[in-house]
Amino acid sequence: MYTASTAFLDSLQEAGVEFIFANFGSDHPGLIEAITEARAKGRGIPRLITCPNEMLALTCAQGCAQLTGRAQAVVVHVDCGTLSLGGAVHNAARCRAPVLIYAGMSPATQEGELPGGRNEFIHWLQDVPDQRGILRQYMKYDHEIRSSRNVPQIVHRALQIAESDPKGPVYLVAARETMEAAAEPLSSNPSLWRPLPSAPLPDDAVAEIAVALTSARRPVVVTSYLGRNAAAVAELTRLCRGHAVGVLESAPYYMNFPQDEGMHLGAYWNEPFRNPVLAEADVVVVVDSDVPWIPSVNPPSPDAAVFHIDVDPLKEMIPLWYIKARRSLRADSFLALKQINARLDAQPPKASVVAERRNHFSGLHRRRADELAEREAARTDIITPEWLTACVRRALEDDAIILSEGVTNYPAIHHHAGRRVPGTMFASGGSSLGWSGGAAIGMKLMAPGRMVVALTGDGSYMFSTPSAVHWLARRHETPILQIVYNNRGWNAPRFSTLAVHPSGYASRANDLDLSFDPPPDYAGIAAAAGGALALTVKRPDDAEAAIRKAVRTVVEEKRSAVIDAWLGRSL
Ligand SMILES: Cc1ncc(C[n+]2csc(CCOP(=O)(O)OP(=O)(O)O)c2C)c(N)n1
Ligand SMILES: [Mg+2]
Repeated sequence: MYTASTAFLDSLQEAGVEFIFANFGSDHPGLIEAITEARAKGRGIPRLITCPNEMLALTCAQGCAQLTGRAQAVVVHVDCGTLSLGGAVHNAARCRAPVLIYAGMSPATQEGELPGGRNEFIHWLQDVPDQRGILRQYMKYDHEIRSSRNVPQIVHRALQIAESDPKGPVYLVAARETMEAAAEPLSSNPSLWRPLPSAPLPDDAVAEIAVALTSARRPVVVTSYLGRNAAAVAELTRLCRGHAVGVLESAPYYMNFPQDEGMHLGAYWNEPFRNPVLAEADVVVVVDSDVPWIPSVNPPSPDAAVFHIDVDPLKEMIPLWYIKARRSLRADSFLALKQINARLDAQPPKASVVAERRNHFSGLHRRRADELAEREAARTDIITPEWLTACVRRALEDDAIILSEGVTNYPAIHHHAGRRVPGTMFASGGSSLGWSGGAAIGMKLMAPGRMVVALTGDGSYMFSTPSAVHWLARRHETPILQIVYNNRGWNAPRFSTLAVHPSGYASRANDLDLSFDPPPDYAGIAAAAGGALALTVKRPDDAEAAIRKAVRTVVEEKRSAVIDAWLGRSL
């Protein structure tokens, strides 16, 4: 029988969704029946990836979206599975990752009125007043499929909203009877549901920003997520290389600007001091950033002219938000930079102005590069995060994908990974830990030929449900390399406490309840769950050798590997 569930699958297939990350339950008989029927009859449907944990399912889909900009589907079980999506919901929303999440609802009838009505005790327990309310403040759109007769329209509309800028997750639900009900095969023309085109800057804003950049002495671009689009990276490179504009990254979560470009002037997160390049800037163009600086610690000069170009400049989903920009503009960063470049090509800044800026900025870039080289070369008998990341960089090709969930080691990883190709560096875009394992699998699914390496704090590794990650990686043939930056606990809450109470009791206490000593056998968990190569290293030379061995294992044996790297410092 052709049911709403069949229509749901057909619509996903028609829209080009490649994967369904599924965690099934009693709400999904219609769907499981339709999937097995499609397989029996040889009809194409998206590939099913069974996820033993919902957070992992959504995180996999986020990884897919971060690499490609396209939405995949996540299927979870009623309110329970929806709640189990947990912090992955925050990450997908903050990252503006398009994902279609679908959950069944408890059956709507209980006396045998309709096929799919209540027949299990849990159906009463899972009937909640507002299931969509669980996710509403994180979703771009939520809706209930109320009839079996317009499933394609609702699925296509949800995907169109998810994939139109600013992108984000969407949530659909349906009662079990609805998904069992008969439907008509309806072919909708997917081209009618394309994402909306990206928006350019208004002409007067192009002129104003170009004029400001032309006369500036120390113009700087600050960005966090412009690199989600490789074409925008190319336009930024053209702008900065051509006209000597510096680039700073603030809590970056994409490869926004090649680190070896002379105008790359560094990146910052929560450092408790002012960034000298930002402090000195007289024109600051913020392009795609949720947190371009921390005003109480690291503000730009009060005299700087600040412009803000963003796919989402109002940040309506962040209640307290402003940056005192002279102009705030909703535009696509690729189009905006292209427009600014065209304008500056036609009316370039004076050569002497550009030469002075270039000289100044490239001097800063070289000094920074020398400092980084010195830091990572320092030989000690302990593994430093700088040394470890340098080993990773040396072992990888330029197109390898690195995911960073290093937390207090975000800076060391970003600086020393030295990425220079768009689409080769990612962080979660949010702050809910446990993203890197699933996201790595999602990216490997989308790019099976590329090496995918997740660098993670030990706490974050535990948050990611490594048993589920490694079962999945073997079951679905997505070998990844994970390296645990093992400092035996949670360093970040210590940093947070001392930043607020620098000389309180906590500053004198030996135990802040943040230590994991003795730690679990992190690599052993992966070996037990998914047959991963498991290596634990405590000395720098062993770390370098282990990374090379692990890379070989992933490439040649198509088997995951986890290196538990003990950093010198214990918490
Ligand atoms: C889901 C979730 N729970 C708790 C936190 C709070 N938190 C922020 S950082 C952190 C510790 C992270 O530990 P680890 O990954 O080992 O990195 P480290 O701080 O040691 O660098 C915690 C618990 C969080 N961000 N997300
Ligand atoms: Mg740690």
